[in-house]
Amino acid sequence: MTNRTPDPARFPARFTWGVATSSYQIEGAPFEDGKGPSIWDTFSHTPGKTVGGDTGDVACDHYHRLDEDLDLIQSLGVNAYRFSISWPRVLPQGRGPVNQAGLDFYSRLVDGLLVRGITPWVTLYHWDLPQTLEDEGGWTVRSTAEAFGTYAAVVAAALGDRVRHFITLNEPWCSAYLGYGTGVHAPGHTDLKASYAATHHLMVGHGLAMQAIRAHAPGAQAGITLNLYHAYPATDSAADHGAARRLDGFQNRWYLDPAYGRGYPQDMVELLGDLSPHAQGLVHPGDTELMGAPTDFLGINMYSRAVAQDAPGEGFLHARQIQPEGSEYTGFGWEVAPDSLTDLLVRLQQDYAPHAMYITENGSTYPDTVGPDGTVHDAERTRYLTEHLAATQEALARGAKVSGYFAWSLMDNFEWAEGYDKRFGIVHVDFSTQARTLKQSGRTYREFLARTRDTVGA
Ligand code: IFM
Repeated sequence: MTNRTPDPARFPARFTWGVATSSYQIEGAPFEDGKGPSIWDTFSHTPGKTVGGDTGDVACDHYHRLDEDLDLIQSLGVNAYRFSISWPRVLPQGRGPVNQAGLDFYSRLVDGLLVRGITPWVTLYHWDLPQTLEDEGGWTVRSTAEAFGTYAAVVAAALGDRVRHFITLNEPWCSAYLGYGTGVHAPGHTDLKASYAATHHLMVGHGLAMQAIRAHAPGAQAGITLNLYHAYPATDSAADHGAARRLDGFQNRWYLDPAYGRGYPQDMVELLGDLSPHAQGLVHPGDTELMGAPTDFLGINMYSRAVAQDAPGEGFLHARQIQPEGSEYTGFGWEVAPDSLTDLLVRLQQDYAPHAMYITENGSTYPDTVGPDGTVHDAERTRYLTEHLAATQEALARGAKVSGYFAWSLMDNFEWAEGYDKRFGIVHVDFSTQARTLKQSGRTYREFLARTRDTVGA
């Protein structure tokens, strides 16, 4: 990339500009107004699972600060807000009786956005599975996918008159691999076979949720959000090219191919052997069509890239990710690689031709502090943001149909196993007082968005 400064005039006039959050990461109020427990309530309360034993019990206390937070979102000048619905807040048992108070909260949220001129983007599943369903096997069993379809129908019927953008799943790779494979996330299982059973039921659940949205919110736009990275070989050797292909299969194609009606990629099915959903006898006739239900957009969560080295005998991928020397890394140790966003978007356009692509998450964590002047000078995050906007602009220039960008995250929040240790917000949250302070990155985003409005029609 030659130019790392985004030009507001070079984005389409009707571009979606937003910020994103998720329910468990910000809401708090885990058992209020009839909400049932989720796997993250259980997991975060299990000793040793999160940094410092942090839980989402209070988080950003968003459940009690809805209006204040809606004003905050409006003050940024975004035209869209992506949030997720807590399944056990709506269906405390995962299926069965609807908790009207839970639905009412999201209804107020949607109305509060609309009255402020902000388009709601609803994610149906951002990892807080009802604990009752996990007790029956969670995503390793097909009945959870069926329950997800029913839950999607409840939400689409209740909100579909006002919500016109639905995302079925957020990052099924994380739910399956981190939740059932490595155990770093809830529900904390360490069984690769179970994680590949989970991938399949998540994708079946996606298909069933698509059907429910089509039936109960006709005309709404719907799609899935995947966490994707562009995979590069560490060297030009054939072996490293093969490793990059395998990492791409593991992270990207394993979800993209079924979502685009192609079923699971054959090279990965062969590599997985007994682990694959086919070998486990989980793929039913008609599943390829179900998982490949036509979508209106692809949601892309992008944070970094992968650099792959061949590593015979290492794991089932025989590949390892390396951290190139001389690169810059965020507080999570993720390489800052904005050019890889351009490469990713262009590649997705060429290989899958989605109707539209939305960057539904992009952001970085650094250990911010509020300075003596009361401001947060997050220069690294600010640069990360502007460079990724420039990378998006470059992808547009190269023919990728990108229709929107959501910064992750609106505000610092509960970063899963990392607790409150990792801050991703463009708004700083003091978790002892709940004070919100716009960071330099937030101001930069706001100023950039104001300039996009100035250039509309120019
Ligand atoms: O905070 C998470 C989010 O919930 C899912 N995508 C990645 C973010 C940063 O780790």
